[in-house]
Order: sequence, then C-alpha cells, then structure tokens
Amino acid sequence: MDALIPRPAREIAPGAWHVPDWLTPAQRRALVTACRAWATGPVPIRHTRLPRGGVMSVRTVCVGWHWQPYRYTRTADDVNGLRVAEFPDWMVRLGRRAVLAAYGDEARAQEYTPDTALINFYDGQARMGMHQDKDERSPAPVVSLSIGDTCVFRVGNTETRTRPYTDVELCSGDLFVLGGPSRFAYHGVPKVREGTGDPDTGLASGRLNITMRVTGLDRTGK
Ligand SMILES: O=C(O)CCC(=O)C(=O)O
Repeated sequence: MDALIPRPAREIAPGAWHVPDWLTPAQRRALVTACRAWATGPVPIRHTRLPRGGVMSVRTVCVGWHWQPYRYTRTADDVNGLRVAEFPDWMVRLGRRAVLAAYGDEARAQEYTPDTALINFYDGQARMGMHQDKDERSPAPVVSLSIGDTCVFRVGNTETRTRPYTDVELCSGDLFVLGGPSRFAYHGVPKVREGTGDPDTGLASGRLNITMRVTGLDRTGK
C-alpha cells in the first residue's frame, strides 16, 4: 500500500475494527522470528486436513491450544501428538494493546486474556473460505495481525457466508479485531496479492496472519 496515502482506523461493521499500520517494523520482525520458530515445532506447521477429506491451502501452526477441525486440544493428535508451545505472556500483552487500539476501552483491554493463537501462512495461491470462528466458548474478540503480502479480507454478516459483506485490504502491519456484534461474523480471505510484502519484515514472500483468541476452556480442556 502506498505509504503516502493515510489509512485511518475504520469500523467496518459494528465491533469489527481495521487499524492500519498498527505493528511497528520492529514488532513485525519479532513476530516473524517467533512464528518461524513455532513453525518448526514442537508441532510443525501443516496444511490442516478437513473431516470430509479436503486440505486447507493455508499452512497453520498453533500456540497455547491446538486447533483441529472443529475443536481445541492441548496435544496435536492430528499431527504428531505433541503438546503445542505455550502461549507467551508477551502475546497476552500485545493482544490487550490491540483491543485497546480497536475499542479505546482500558477495562475491556485489561480483561482480554487470549490463550491460543492460530498462525496462518499464505503463499500466493492460498485462500481461506468464508467461515465463523465459533469453536471458542467465549465471546471475547478475535485479534488478527497481518505481516507480509497484502490480502483481501472479506468481512460478512453473522447469518450467511454470502452477501452482504465488505472487502478490506489488509497490509503488512495491519490489525483487525472482530468483536462485539461482529464476533461471530463470517469472514475469509479470497485473495493474496503476491509480491506486495516488505522483505524487511524477514518474510521474503507470502503472508503471515496471527489470530489470538480466548478458547473459554479450562486447563483440562473442559
Ligand atoms: O488470514 C486472515 O486474515 C484470517 C484468518 C482466519 O479467518 C482464521 O484464522 O480463522
């Protein structure tokens, strides 16, 4: 995106906020380094297999809790059976700052305690179909961070995966928060604009997306 054209923060739908250029260049680099380490293990990044036999085009690795369609577990039983990496405290703090940036509400930010993150890597061909994030037992917001190639992010409604929806360009460093009335809105990524990222992030190509969530599960998974 042209750095000379300011992109103000915008509420795309009630409770769905786009905050452009939220991550500093140093934060982008630090997140790429952390995600690269998580991608190697204890549970390596993989294309998630869907119950009906399909395979997702994005590659995903999780921290805190492992997501497999359509539940969270501590161990990655559909990959290598190992427990996923701990959710780090610094990411809880980052999630709180993100909620504050979106809603400007200090109390709401302080009570936000994400315990899982799904880290998605998109090459130029990868897509994500319209879906709801509804495997969490909590209405707390989903905080989404984008690094690398720009994508088209489609934010829909809570009733159907079709129109009405709004397409938003998510660029490297952008924050998107789905909360409030939009927490369970359908959303997806119909396109990645290959070659639009900034290699200074440490990501030579592709798009990295980190979504932090509150599972609402206790330590035993209940
Ligand atoms: O890549 C994105 O921006 C969205 C990811 C997403 O929808 C998800 O992980 O559920």
